Amino acid sequence: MKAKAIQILNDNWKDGYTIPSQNLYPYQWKWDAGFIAIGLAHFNMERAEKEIKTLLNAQWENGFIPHIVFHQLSETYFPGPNFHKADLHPLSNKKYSSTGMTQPPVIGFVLEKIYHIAENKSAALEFVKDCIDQVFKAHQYFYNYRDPKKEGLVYIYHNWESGTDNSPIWDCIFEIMDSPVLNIERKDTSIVDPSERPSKREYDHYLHLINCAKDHHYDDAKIAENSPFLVQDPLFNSILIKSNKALINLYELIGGNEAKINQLQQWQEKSISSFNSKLYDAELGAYVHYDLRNEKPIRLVSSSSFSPLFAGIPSKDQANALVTTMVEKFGGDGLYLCASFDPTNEKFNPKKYWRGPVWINLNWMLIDGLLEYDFKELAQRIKADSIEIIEKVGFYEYFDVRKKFYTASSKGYGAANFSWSAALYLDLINN
Ligand code: 9WN
Repeated sequence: MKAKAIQILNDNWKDGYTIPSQNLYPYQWKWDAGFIAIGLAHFNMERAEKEIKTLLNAQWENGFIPHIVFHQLSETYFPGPNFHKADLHPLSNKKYSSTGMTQPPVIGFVLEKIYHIAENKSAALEFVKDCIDQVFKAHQYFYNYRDPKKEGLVYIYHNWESGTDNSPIWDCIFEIMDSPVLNIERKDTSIVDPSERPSKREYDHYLHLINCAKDHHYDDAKIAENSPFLVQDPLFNSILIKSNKALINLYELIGGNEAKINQLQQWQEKSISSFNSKLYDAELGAYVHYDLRNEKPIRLVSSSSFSPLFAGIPSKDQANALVTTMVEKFGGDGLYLCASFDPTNEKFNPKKYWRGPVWINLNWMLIDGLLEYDFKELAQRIKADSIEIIEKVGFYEYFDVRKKFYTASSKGYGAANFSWSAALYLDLINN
């Protein structure tokens, strides 16, 4: 399995960056690049560093790091650069073509993780020194432009920015969006089984949101004022907070940089306090998304609801409540942990994209968070589950949560030979 994981990462390497999978995802994605770099660091540090540097090369003048970098045009993915037209933004990167939306800010904690994995610490610190200011600038972008009420909580304006693309969380927003029906040719549904992918109507919404952002030339203030989708996502904000902390730790290692450390600490304080007062739902025993456009919490539980554990956000009592909710709703007999959406909710779908299946990157973050709070047994269970499903069917993009589903001939869902499943498997078995 280890050799196979390395093989997948070698096959998906494209001279400077790694594609998430052949055909379905032929470009470099932001949060994928981070998770992939962690796996690469276990067997090829040079590539791990290159992966991050290539992504950072595509940073915009305002600090923004895009969600996809279109290094080499491909016929197998839609929507491509001609649809996104990110160059409408005056500060977009002139050299690297990209989308005009972002994805969770993983690079901060990935730098710290790479440093920990590295055997040659001084070389790894040199690499960190080379990149860290760019990552700091990316965080500055979020607090300056994505937090209009200066709450310390940043918004996303598109479900693709969350990484959890068609979670049932977004349904209530799409229901009132009134998106035009578009006549477009999807590529994804001819590559993988359409029943495992978002629906045609969901794609109408996704493309409509991009069109709205284009109407405003991707101007953040105008998007904040007008986008029909504006959400404070607990997963996105947890990752930002985790990465803030990693940047503080790394700047301390480097020495100097007091002003930046101070700034990061100020962001941290405000973010954690707003996070707990605004996004924690005591009745559900879980963190929830907040719909900033319609000013209401979205009271649904998903794997994102537990991600604040990863960033040290909950108090001990809140962490206990999260674990109770996870075990009661997600941890029933016959279920692998951790479903991407509440298995007790009627919208749960065990085979469709982010509406139920297990995703290895979410599991990886939950394991880390549970260990931080000393929930060793539950962390061990999620780790064993993650390894077991991969060993049963291979390095798929996502996996059925139902144990009874697995027979000798069953498969995973979405893309096969998926890079972050391979990369994070390497990290799990090496720890
Ligand atoms: C849109 C690449 C990406 C992941 C996302 C996942 C999926 C893209 C798509 O693939 O999204 O960004 O076309 O479906 O949902 O998390 O980064 O692996």
